Amino acid sequence: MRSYNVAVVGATGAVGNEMIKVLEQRNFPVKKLTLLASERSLGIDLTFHGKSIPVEALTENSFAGIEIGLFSAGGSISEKYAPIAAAQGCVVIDNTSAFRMVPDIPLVVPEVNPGAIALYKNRGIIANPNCSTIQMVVALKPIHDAVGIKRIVVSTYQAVSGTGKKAIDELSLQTQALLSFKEPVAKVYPHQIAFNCLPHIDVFLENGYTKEEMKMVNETKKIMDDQSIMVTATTVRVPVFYSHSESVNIETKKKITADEVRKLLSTAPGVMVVDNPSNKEYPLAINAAGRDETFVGRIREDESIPNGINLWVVSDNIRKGAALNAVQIAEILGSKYL
Ligand code: 25A
Ligand code: L14
Repeated sequence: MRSYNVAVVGATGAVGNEMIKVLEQRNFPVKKLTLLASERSLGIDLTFHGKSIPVEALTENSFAGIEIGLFSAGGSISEKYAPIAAAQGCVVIDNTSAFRMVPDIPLVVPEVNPGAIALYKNRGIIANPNCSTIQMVVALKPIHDAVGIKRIVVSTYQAVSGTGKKAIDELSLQTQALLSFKEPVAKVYPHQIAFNCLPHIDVFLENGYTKEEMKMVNETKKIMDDQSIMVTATTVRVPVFYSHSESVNIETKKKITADEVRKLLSTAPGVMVVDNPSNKEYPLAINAAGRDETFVGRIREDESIPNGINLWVVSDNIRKGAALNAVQIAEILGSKYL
């Protein structure tokens, strides 16, 4: 692969920071790395392969000569700047929800639909899915290919890091406050998150679901390229720093046993089966943090229906859920298309 001029937009955020780390760890062929954020971040230097790089303020002129742009600065920033970057020949890999459901913009999880990357040519933009959706489809794609999935019922247990650095701080500060008999302060979330569970991620929609829940419904169908899969989701914020956990119940078209699922997933790309309950082994958020795999365990048959399977799916929301998935897309883009 030749090397590329790469920009990270939102470089000082939780996801942007991880993007820089993943580019370095995977030795992505970077010719020049440009770090962009808001003016609040001016004066900050970040390190890439031992070299210090100053953060620059994002403007319309930031993209001259840049070939790949990894965006994670929020939906409104992407809406404004991704088309500007694309018009200058920069292929944008966008982490926000801004373009995911635009029909001619590909929504990509490399283990599931790498071929869709070719559609970057339509608009110069590739969308990175929602973190909860990514880990779920990585685990379910092999099962869908083998026996067909009719319906998915998922409940999530989502880490605060998905909301960014200020939410990570809020969970630590509230925990410290409560353990020293002080009043916890809630600024990022509408209620106390320490020692609590909030059935509320992103905004509520008219149908009573949250936007996060509907992302799981709509993005799953688009990534799996199958509008017939029925999906219903309940997304919950829990006091965990890194890694989302998910209870996933599926109804399949053809019967598949728990053993067959275990066998199928043991060779699936990006998946690590951890399923040995007699030894107290099952996927845990604290073990998935900092790792690249999607961990699957508690695989068992749903005895309430003829063709049902239950799974527990855990992955680092900032890595596979965001930064790693984006860099994997960039790797395929570079080696196959640019
Ligand atoms: O709209 P969405 O799609 O729902 O996305 C909302 C947020 O979700 C995160 C990301 O937050 C995003 O802002 N996110 C996006 N995709 C994600 C994914 N797939 C995802 N999370 C999980 N999975 P974040 O905290 O990770 O990153 C924020 C970054 O965006 C930069 N930014 C913000 N406004 C910008 C901008 N860059 C350019 N132009 C703008 N107008 C932001 O940089 C950060 O890098 P920054 O300079 O604004 O902030 C640097 C430091 O300042 C702190 N900070 C942020 N906001 C404020 C602040 N401090 C004081 N006041 C503030 N209002 C930050 O914590 C950071 O340390
Ligand atoms: O990528 O956890 O759509 O608050 C935006 C909000 C990811 C998670 C997205 C959160 C998300 C997020």
